[in-house]
Amino acid sequence: MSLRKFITNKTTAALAVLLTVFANTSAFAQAAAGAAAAPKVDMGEVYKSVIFYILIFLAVCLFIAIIGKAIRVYELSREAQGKPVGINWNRIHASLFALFLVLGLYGVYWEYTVHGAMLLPDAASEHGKKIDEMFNLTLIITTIVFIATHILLFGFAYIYKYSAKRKAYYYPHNNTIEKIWTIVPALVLTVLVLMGFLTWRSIFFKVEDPKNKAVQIEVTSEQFKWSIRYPGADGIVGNKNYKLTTATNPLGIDFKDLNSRDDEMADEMVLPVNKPIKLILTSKDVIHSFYMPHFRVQLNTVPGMRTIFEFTPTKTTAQMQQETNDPNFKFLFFCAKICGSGHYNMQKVVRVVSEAEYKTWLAEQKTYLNDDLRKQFNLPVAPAPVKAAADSTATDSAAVKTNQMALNK
Ligand SMILES: [Cu+2]
Repeated sequence: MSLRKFITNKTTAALAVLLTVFANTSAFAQAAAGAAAAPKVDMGEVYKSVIFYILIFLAVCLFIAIIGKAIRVYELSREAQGKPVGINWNRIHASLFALFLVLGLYGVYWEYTVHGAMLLPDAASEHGKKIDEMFNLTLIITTIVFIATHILLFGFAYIYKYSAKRKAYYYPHNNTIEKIWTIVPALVLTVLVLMGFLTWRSIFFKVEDPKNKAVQIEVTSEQFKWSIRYPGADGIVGNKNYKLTTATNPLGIDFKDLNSRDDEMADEMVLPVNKPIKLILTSKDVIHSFYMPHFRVQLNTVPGMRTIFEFTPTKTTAQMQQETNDPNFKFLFFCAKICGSGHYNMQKVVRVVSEAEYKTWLAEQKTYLNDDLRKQFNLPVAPAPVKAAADSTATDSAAVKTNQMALNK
């Protein structure tokens, strides 16, 4: 194809596009004009179309270009007549900098007050308070630096705008200033990083108190739901193995492990207040993220891996309902990793209650092990031996350990 023909083709194509656009918009116009007689006009479609916004954008650009050209003509004509320059652009730019500073600082204030009020309520867990303290300290320091540097940046641009009466002072280097703005941020950042490290360590490395053992809860994620498993009377969540996954045993729980036999399934997560909770997080398919915003807990659930997080809830749901003045308040946990089309739906209720309420609730939950699974694992269709009286935790775990040793042999 010759270049000329190519260009002609291109021009025709461009004209065709323009004509289509025009035809479409005039069709809208006709429709609107025709509908003027009719009682109802649906203009929604016009405003939703991309072309509408592109045309608006082009019109604004054209308007600015015309104004620019007009100003240029005005200036050139003054220059031709030997008159001084009509518009002091330095002054205009400097004033715009000052205006931007004032509007920007007001915007910051607005964000802090309006959106700041939408932040999460106070942490409902022990370690959550430490995380909040760190967050607030970092926010205070960065806000001070942000406001100071922006006042300097835009303030200098305004104060030191060009003036014919003033000559710029040549000031290439100052060691003292260099030292101050290197050492001060380095010190502040070191303190923040150290604080973060120590807080992180205090959250993740805990020595277990034998008198106050953590309540184990296993959470399994899959597209797109959560399964919650409680350990039953022995206090230990039993083993599972993905190879054992079947329609009747969706979590692949290994019922040869005696610890599994009294494990319970739950529809919601119920936690005793002021007791340490040990979450065992696993995933069946892809990486999900277990997220409990009110307790400041967030950890990935990874297929083929157990991740552990220990925390202590400090506020009951009832207490939180009073504090937030919302009788419908509920703690929730979510998935915080876009894991597929049903991701938004992955949430469950967390109910924090007194220890007595927790015990009553736990006693009412169904065990995972049912008659179908007993047959599958060749177990006698009778109550499991481990599922004894709910209070004999100590003797049960001892029995479980002996049983497990016997199994391992
Ligand atoms: Cu998800």
